[in-house]
Amino acid sequence: MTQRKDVPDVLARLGIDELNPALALGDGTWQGGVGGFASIDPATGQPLAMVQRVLPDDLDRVVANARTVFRRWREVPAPRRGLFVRALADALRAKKDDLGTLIALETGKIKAEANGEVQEMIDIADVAVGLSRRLEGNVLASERPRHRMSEQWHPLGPVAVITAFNFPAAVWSWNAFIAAVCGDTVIWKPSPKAPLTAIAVQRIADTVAAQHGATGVFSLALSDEVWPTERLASDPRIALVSFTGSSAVGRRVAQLSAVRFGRYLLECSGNNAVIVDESADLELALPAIVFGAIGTAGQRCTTTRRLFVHRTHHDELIARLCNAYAQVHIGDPLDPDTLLGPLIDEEARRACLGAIAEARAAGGELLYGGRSFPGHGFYVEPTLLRANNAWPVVQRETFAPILYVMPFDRIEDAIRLNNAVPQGLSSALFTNDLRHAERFVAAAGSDCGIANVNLGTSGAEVGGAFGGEKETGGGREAGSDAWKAYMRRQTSTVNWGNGLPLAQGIEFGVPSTKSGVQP
Ligand code: UN1
Repeated sequence: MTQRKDVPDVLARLGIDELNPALALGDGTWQGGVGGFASIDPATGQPLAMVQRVLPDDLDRVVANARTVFRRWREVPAPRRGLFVRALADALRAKKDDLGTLIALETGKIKAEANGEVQEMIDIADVAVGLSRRLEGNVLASERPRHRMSEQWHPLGPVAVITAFNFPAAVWSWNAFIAAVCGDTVIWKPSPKAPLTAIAVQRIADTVAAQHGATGVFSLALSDEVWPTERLASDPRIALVSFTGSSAVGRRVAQLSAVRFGRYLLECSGNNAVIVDESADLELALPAIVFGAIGTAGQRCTTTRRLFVHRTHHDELIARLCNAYAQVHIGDPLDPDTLLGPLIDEEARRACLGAIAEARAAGGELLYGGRSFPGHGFYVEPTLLRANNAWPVVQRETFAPILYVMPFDRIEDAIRLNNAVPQGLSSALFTNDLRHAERFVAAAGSDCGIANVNLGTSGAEVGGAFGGEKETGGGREAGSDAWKAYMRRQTSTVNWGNGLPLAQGIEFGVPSTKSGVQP
């Protein structure tokens, strides 16, 4: 099914060896660790390369180094910090094809989406460069005469960025590029399922950093063990932990950080729904649902997992979805005809089949798919199931191309069901009814961080703030004012008068001490 003859060339061009070191300090120093774990090509089940595991003392050294570099980096003017990110974006433009290929190889996402991921890095770099010239604060009206009250934003400190396999490069860049222009340093702990992408990105960053006075701003620690995440979350030297992954691990990161009054930014599980109402344009809804449900093999946080269809469209939409699914080419992520690549690993394949079995046991009717493919690679069929929103399997996020379909009669019921899950990342309504559209995005409408009208749940642009509510974790990354999470706010009042008026009109008769008090 797969042709992998060009793989060694791509790996070599991106600086990947057969056995790769466990950490990078960001100054060009790479260091070995202990043992090794394999990065597996999900399309073949074969290892691409091995990576060593970071040792506790070495992780400690990475953190100490990030702290030292931070003291220098925070004093570099923000627009200059932006120049580093701008140069990094240029390097990524030059390496886009190779990096896209590596992402496709390592995660199994199709090449078009993998290239899109590199583009997303370039896009957030552009956002960060612009931001570097306008990290703005407010000037506020003071109630006291001859006082000026303002707030400014200062660099925060070392940021630990813990990323998932499904966006092995872009999610790091959302955090790292914004953090870097904000004056922070970044320690990256990538998913053990996509370490090679991280190594390739770090190597690119190392070269650019050396040319832009940014050595050590970005560092990397690799492991397939749990302790580095826990260690980073617990370390008082880490100013912010930005975590992307399951709600279960996110909860742990939040607890460990909160105990030490550390900050955390969570982007956890989603359980995103599309609602198609009676007025919807099915020509828009159909491709959006297919991309949302099977893009990245259903392994995006923003994947469309639930579909609420108005009864008038129900049968037609299901028939057309089945028809579309039947034409989806499943196979090698590097084949331009492929729309659905493999799941990340055997565990994911089992979880997919387990969820399908659970839904069927609960009474779910299988409308399409449901099988996996024997042989190498972790391929599954795109799957459509008639389900009930209250079923436990529908309430949780299964990272797989499974779409649960449910009919509805009234828009208010559909919005209520959209919200009736523990997660709150993304949501979408297809409608031509202005009232429905406004109801969906109003305060009592969708409770998600993202609420779209006439476009799907996934594929957000970087210009907006990205994240969601409830068990999604409440964090916001990427654009808008998400940068504020990477800085500390300082309210500063300057009295330029000759008196000392107190706020709230308080008179406090401090005795005069001009003549001094005799002991
Ligand atoms: C993720 O799945 O963790 O909105 C991120 C999207 C992408 C990012 C997904 N821009 O689907």
